[in-house]
Amino acid sequence: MPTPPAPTPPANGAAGAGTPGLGVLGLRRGVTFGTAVQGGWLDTEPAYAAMVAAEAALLVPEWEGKWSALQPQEGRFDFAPLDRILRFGLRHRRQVRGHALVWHQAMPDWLLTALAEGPQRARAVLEAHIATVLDRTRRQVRDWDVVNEVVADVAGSDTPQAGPGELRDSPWLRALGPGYIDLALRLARERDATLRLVLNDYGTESDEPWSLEKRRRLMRLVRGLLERGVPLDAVGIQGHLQMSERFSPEGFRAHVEELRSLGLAVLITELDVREAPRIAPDIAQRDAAVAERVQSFVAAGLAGGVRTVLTWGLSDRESWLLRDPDVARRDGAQHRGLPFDEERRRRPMWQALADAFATLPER
Ligand code: 9MR
Repeated sequence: MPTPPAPTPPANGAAGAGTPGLGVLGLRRGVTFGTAVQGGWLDTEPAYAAMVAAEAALLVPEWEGKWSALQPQEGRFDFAPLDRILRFGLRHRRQVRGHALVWHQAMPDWLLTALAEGPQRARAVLEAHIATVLDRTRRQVRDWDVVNEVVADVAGSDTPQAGPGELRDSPWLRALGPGYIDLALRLARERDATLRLVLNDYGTESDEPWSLEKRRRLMRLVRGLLERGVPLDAVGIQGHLQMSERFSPEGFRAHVEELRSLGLAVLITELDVREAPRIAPDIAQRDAAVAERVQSFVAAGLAGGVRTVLTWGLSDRESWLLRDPDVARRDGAQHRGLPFDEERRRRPMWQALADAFATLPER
């Protein structure tokens, strides 16, 4: 008898229907798996919503929790976009985490003007924003990236912002000095005593010299915060991986363990993969290389004590890796750096995540 052809999974998010999604597979091993989502798509694209519901135990807004979305004009708060995600979370009983109270991007013009008006004014707008947002979201969002991307990039990395200090030269730093990080964390704790306060950053994942130096800067910042008694519960390691960078599983695991030894939780918050400038012509080879890196990265994180893993989107169709001209490929190809392809079919990176979760004992 001829072997029947393998069924082609439908491009409707039900790819692999019948088999459990990453959210379920993760929970069996004590790992919460989630993804960044956009509320507009959850409401209008059933196939997208079905994929998210099938795969993610945890959601984070891709832009709806940022300042420009929540307070586009001073004192005029707009929770409608975030509410779309919160409603989806309630309907499907999924956790939602918050991202991000203080960031140097997605800042409305009025905020930049206010910050330039001096430290008192800067402090007042920060306090008002944190108070209103946390009060409004406290019933459903128990975990916020309070400060995002505050460590300065290091010369040699492909990011152009390398500056003189160890903290990023941002409007917040210029308005309030380095103490703005302490201030934001303290204000968040005062407003909501049991909220999990997270410092989220990127660029400490690889084994390149600039990444190791950024890792050192992050550790110095975190130790300083804890020594000063600043409330901090967790560090989010974004995990925007690049195949052109060397990676050491042992080194990364040690980095996670060092953070854990300070009493902090460590989350992988924005995992995706940018492929190297020169890629293999063969799709299967490309996918295998990405999957191998992801398995190695996530397994090392889990071995170090990470128990929350989020990807920055699920499929190429929605990914900033294809949309953002700063990171999109210039050779006409497209990065294949998420667990689902453009047709929303599982690819080897999906299996790599499942395999990484399976390195932990079943519960
Ligand atoms: O992926 C996000 C993109 O859709 C937004 O336009 C952009 C600005 O709000 O932010 C992107 O998300 C970033 C995240 O908030 C912080 N880490 C880097 C992410 C990719 O740029």
